[in-house]
Amino acid sequence: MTGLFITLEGPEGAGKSTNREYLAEHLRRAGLDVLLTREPGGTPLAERIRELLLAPSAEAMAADTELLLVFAARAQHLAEVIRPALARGTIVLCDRFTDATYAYQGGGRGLSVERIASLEQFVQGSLRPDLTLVFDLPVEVGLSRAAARGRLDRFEQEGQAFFEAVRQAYLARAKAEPKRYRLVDAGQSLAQVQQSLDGLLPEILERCRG
Ligand code: T5A
Repeated sequence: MTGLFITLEGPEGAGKSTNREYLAEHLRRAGLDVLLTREPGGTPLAERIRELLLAPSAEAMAADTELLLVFAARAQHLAEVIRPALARGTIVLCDRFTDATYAYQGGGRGLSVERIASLEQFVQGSLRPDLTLVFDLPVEVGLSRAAARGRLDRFEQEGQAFFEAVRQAYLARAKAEPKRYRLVDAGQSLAQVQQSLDGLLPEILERCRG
């Protein structure tokens, strides 16, 4: 028995965490075994790496260091949480995964796709998400939502051009592989976003039931 690996992606403040709960509730009500997790993080060790990645610091983090830390956290998360859950037949709903690396370290920091792809292969082997929901919204809307929460983390302190590149990287990936990605207009009200998710639920449920 293998589960289903669903990832939620998008720029800052897109509503991934909020809507992850909403989706999980619907899937559980349908009798499915659902595990909610996130990246970077998802295990105690990976959450410590997350702290390193998100904490603003006087010493600038080199882009390669950032890339390797993201994949180090992912290796731990895969070994301890994601692979065992999928092997038990669980639906794994993960807030961000490797698409975020292509968007932030690739699009945002300008690291090459080839370098990211080689680490993806090294850390994940053939494992890729079965379905990826990309919550898309104008950069300024997402940033103002994130800012309303208070102190900004190391990524949130980046400028508009960085987040524009992140957004475009997500959109390009979704366009290149329409079978795996579903775009959600996350700039709408929460009620409207959840209505869009309701529209996707029959397909998600069908895929979960295999
Ligand atoms: N990262 C991550 C990398 O650089 N590379 C990688 O490989 C990975 C995996 C993670 C950071 O790490 C980077 C990317 C990130 O910068 P994080 O805190 O997990 O840091 O960052 P986010 O995932 O962006 O978390 P956010 O909380 O900012 O965004 P969410 O989860 O998309 O948004 P959410 O649900 O928390 O909502 C944000 C606020 O908006 C409101 C919510 O109530 C909340 O207050 N909201 C809405 N308001 C109005 N209308 C709507 N439709 C709304 N939806 C939500």
